[in-house]
Amino acid sequence: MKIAVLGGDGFCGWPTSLHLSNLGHEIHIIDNLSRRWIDTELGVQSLTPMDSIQERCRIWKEVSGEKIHFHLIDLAKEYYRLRDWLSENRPDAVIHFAEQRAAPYSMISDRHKIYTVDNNINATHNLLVAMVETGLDAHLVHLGTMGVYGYSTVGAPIPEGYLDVSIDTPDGSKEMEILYPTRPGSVYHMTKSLDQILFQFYAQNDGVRVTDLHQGIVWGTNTDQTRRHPQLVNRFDYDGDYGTVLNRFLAQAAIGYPLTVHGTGGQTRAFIHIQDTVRCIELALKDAPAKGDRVKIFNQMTETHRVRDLAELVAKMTGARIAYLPNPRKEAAENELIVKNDNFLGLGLDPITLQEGLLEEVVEIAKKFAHRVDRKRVPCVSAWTRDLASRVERDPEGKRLKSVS
Ligand code: NAD
Ligand code: USQ
Repeated sequence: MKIAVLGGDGFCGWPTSLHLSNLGHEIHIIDNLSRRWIDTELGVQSLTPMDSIQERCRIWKEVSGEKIHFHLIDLAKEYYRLRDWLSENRPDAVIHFAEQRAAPYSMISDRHKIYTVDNNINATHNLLVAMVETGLDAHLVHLGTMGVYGYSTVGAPIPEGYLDVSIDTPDGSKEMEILYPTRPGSVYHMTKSLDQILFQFYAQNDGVRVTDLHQGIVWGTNTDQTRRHPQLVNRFDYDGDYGTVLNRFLAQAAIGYPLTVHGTGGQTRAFIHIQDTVRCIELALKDAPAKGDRVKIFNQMTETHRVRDLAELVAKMTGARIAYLPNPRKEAAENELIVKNDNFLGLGLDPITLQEGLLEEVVEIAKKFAHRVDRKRVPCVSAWTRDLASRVERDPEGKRLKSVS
């Protein structure tokens, strides 16, 4: 297949591009490199040294003999270039990773909230409009998030996108299937909830064939393909804005930093290893909806864990200390989470679950590149409200002198 990977320079997009190229697909990465610019804005860098996208593609060609094409296009701002590219290249599938994906970044300031909404909603909407306008019947696979469901403990398993409800009408009760009600916990998660409505509309109005993957928190670094050359290494975010919880704990353990648990660590979240992410996308591509079908929604996660259990596991494995910190986020202190993921299991996914060996591998990567860590960038200081901002712990290591007055 000819596949456009939008956001193919990112943490999930790069290993997916390599995985699909390795399977013999013709890969075209479209990216505006905004994530690299955000590193510059924040004054932080991937723990692993990342080469330019052009250099990464050159190395892949040397290693595999396969060419990955790169196109610099901003999906949110360059609608006509995107439309013309799709019209000329007519991919069979489009995988859409190209959004601002960090909840803390989306909550830093009014500018970051506006940027996240403008970027994510325009990127998704421009893509859908361009597909309709060019009459492109490609399968659109979007990376959504488990966070659209919210974390209020209902007790029932979270279904894959849709909920059967019964509505009282004057003629008696009527059965309906609705999109699971969203309850986003950040501006970023809110954009993913809005994306769902855009997909629903264009699937219904124009027959766009969409699969929306509600993905959990991705952990790990390398996949079978990124391991093939040091310069193919995946990016690794450890900082307080982009680093996700398990990878942060592993990096923190590697540099002797206390594990930064927010609140009691009672938050339960869904997780998936990066190797399973790329495999799930391969499986989703093979299972495209037909024109006129409703949006196909898969829960792309393999297990759930409580944050404090993860911290305890990493602490036991590495001897790291745990710091329980005031939570900068507005979120339930404790929640249960049961998730259905039958769709991917039915398609043959054999999940990778948390294993000491894999956790150790990530710690080893972090140790190898520990000299690249800026400890000042480790704390999470983006707070969800002004009130929470006044209680943020900026010094989890307890290195600075404390006032006693
Ligand atoms: P990332 O930030 O590493 O990659 C996103 C890529 O998209 C970057 O290379 C960026 O430059 C590009 N991009 C952003 N806006 C763009 C635009 N307007 N035009 C062109 N390119 C643009 O993020 P990631 O971790 O790889 O996540 C990819 C997708 O998967 C996101 O949509 C995210 O919401 C979703 N997701 C990620 C995780 C996770 O744990 N990383 C979990 C669930 C879902
Ligand atoms: N947390 C800590 N300590 C930390 C960092 C985070 O306790 O040092 C806590 C957070 O408060 C939160 C949980 O860990 O309760 C998860 O935080 P996270 O930053 O790992 O994940 P999240 O903000 O939800 O976002 C990440 C990705 C996002 C994706 C989402 C999937 O950045 O792109 O959509 O995971 S999900 O969580 O399933 O919605």
